[in-house]
Amino acid sequence: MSENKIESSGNIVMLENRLGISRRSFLQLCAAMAASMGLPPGADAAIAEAVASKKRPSVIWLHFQECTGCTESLLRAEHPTLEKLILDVISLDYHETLFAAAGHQVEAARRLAMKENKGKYLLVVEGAIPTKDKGIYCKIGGQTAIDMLKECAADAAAVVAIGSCSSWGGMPSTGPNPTGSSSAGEVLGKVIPNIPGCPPNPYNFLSTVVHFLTFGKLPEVDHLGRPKFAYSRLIHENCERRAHFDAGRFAMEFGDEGHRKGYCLYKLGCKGPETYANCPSILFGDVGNASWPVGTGHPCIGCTEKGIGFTKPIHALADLKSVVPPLGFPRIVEEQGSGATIASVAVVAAAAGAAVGAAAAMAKNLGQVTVSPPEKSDKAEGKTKTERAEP
Ligand code: FSX
Ligand code: SF4
Ligand code: F3S
Repeated sequence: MSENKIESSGNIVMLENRLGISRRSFLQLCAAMAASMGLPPGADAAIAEAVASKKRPSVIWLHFQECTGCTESLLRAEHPTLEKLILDVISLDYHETLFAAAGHQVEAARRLAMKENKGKYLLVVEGAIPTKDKGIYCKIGGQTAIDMLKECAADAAAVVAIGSCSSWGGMPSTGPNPTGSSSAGEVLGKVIPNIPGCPPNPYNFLSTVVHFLTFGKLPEVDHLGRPKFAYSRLIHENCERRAHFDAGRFAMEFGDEGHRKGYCLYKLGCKGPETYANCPSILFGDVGNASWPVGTGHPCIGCTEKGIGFTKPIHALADLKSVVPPLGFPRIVEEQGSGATIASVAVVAAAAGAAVGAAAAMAKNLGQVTVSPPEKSDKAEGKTKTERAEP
């Protein structure tokens, strides 16, 4: 269907009134979702038709050990239509935070929705599940989180873990993990689709649900169950500070000159080099440029990555998984003569405790950089380790 035809289709016209957004904005959003999921041409039209006309899938949303940040991130998105769209795309039949009702009434609503939509509903799990002492540390309506999860998962068409807590234990599982917090997948004994992040990006959730609605199945996932469209790239690959990393320009302390100039945060413990997520590409909160952790000056803590976020100390250096810059970055060495290649600098960097080596090698080759004395005196003088001289 051509874009004009889609735009004038009856369902989309009705949607305009339903959502309070223009058809064009809606179609643009569908095109953006199709593109971000790497779907073939025409998928945007299929998504638009599905959202506008298909019966909304019933969603049962469970809350266990968590801070409700996942739900908050969906509802508090600055974009005026995102939460509306999410709540319009799905039929939210059980959600402890959003339901006005409480107690037996709301538990009865959950069981009714499960009965009426047997085998068809989507189960969304937010929060980790305490498994120690038979799960007594989290009970809802007299039922342990373990039992509630198993009961709800039994007749679900699909189970999705939203947030790092339900994806791999997240914050509640931080050592010594007194309640035995576990992921939803561990309790169910299988890999389930995960949308990690603390909180996860609402667009990744929306795209996942829209994929389910349009094609009747969840998007392709990696070996940890994360949708590939959102978690197949290291943050480090798309970070706006990457050129500083490659050139050896680092913030050494919060508030120092390098930090104020927007240099790379690797030495402050940024886990971007070992964390897979699309944060730098799709940003958060629709407030514009740089609205993601590293963009605001804080190192990535690896919240989407099992074994990194809430496990590895915040200021510990990341393991460099890929140190060769993508081809899209400007070359900074060749024109300077027969110096180190970017790849060789990267190898030096990895061997010599990462970017100190890269910085020194770059300094030699560029001839534009001053390498300051050892770290101790750097700190004393409030200088960065390496600093590119202004031209
Ligand atoms: Fe909080 Fe969700 Fe973090 Fe966990 O998000 S934002 S603690 S991932 O389960 O509510
Ligand atoms: Fe960006 Fe962090 Fe990589 Fe530096 S280490 S380029 S701040 S992701
Ligand atoms: Fe989390 Fe790092 Fe993204 S802390 S939100 S994975 S930038």
